Amino acid sequence: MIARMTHSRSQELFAEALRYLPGGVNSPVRAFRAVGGTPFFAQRAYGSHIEDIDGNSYVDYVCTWGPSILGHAHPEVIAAVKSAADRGTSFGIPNPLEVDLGRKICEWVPSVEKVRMTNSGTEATMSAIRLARGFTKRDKIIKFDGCYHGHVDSLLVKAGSGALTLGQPDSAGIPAALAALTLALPFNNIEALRHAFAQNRGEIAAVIVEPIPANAGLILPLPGYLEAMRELCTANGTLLIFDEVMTGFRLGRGGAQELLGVRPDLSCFGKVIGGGLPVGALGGRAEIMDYLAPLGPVYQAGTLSGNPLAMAAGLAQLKVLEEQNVFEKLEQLGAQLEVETRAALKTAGLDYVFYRVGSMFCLFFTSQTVRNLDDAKTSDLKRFTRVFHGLLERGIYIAPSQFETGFISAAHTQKDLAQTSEALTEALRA
Ligand code: KE4
Repeated sequence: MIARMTHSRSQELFAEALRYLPGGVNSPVRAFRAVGGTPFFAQRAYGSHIEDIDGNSYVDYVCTWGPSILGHAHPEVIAAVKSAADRGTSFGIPNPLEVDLGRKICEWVPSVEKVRMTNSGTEATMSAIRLARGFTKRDKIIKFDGCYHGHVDSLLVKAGSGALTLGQPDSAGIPAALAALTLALPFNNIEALRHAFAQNRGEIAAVIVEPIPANAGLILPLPGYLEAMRELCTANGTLLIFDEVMTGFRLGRGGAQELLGVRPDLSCFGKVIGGGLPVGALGGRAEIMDYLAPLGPVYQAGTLSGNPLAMAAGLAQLKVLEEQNVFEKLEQLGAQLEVETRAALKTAGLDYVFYRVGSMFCLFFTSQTVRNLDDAKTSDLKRFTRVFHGLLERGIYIAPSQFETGFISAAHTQKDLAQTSEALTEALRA
């Protein structure tokens, strides 16, 4: 028998939030619109847990959508932020920490020779698209159905994550003339990409892709697909942009591109490199990056880009990742979660697909192999919703949408995994 949670304070606060914030939130996917109910309001987070204002505590598999790879409030991250804050929160003039983090990113990601810091993943992808257009002097771009690259006008076309969750993959407010410059193709279909290049010869500035899409649930690239994408971009003088805002510094030092052995021309990062503070970055070949102002003609700027607090948090997090061999621990925790999840699903006798790469995972309730967005949409969303709430009331918090990816942190414990397995077994009975 589970102790009934109360959520009265979150419900009251959500009612008030609705008066001041559209949908009561500052980012749509937090609103629980896909799963129903009222989002809880966090009051603190520590290690693998997040606690709401009613005093309920949850094992957290959202991990603030990726940044808290070490777990929440890691002592070294907190200490670094406090120390930096004592020296001022923003300077608006170069500071040593942004050079340190820039150097670290270039050292960890072989394809990155130079990097520009931004304040979000959205700014990073927006800047990368503009840079690719400026460098190639072409206007068209290619993206993939269900991939989400932040709320950039040119990229909110058949987008994933919250846009897909809310059923608005093509946002209002995007001029048709601009959207027409974005070609959206099915992921894992190399013939579709080959055809798009043939139909738009010499016109494609960039192909932007999540190398392992994680915003339509988690989808794995078919063998050879990204290699063929790389070859087509090279043959057509098109820049290949890997959006590694989620996978970067999470799947290993060099992210998905190192894991998969495919080298993009530009990469976008975020989340982990900010340790939970606002951050993004774009990086790549120096000959391309030097097109950015003040060196080159492509303007890109930001009051708080490279600010000392986010740099300090990111550097502290990467330092722990490196010194404590965290990636190996994440793989072990991920493998154990997978075994226990598959066992619970087998017991329940349900059709499912479970994908995992390192500490990123996703459960689809479908019998179909999920190779792209259309396949992902065959998942039983009603069952997902029942499982989401069944887990939540048992103290397990997963993303409030089928079209997201779960994360494990280095702070997750054997006790957490045992609680998760028990809760899943019961939630699957609902
Ligand atoms: P931000 O602007 O939210 O920092 O990053 C945008 C972005 C870019 N690229 C990828 C691959 C991303 O996953 C994201 C943002 N991820 C979502 C979660 N699916 C953020 C959560 C939210 O929108 O609240």
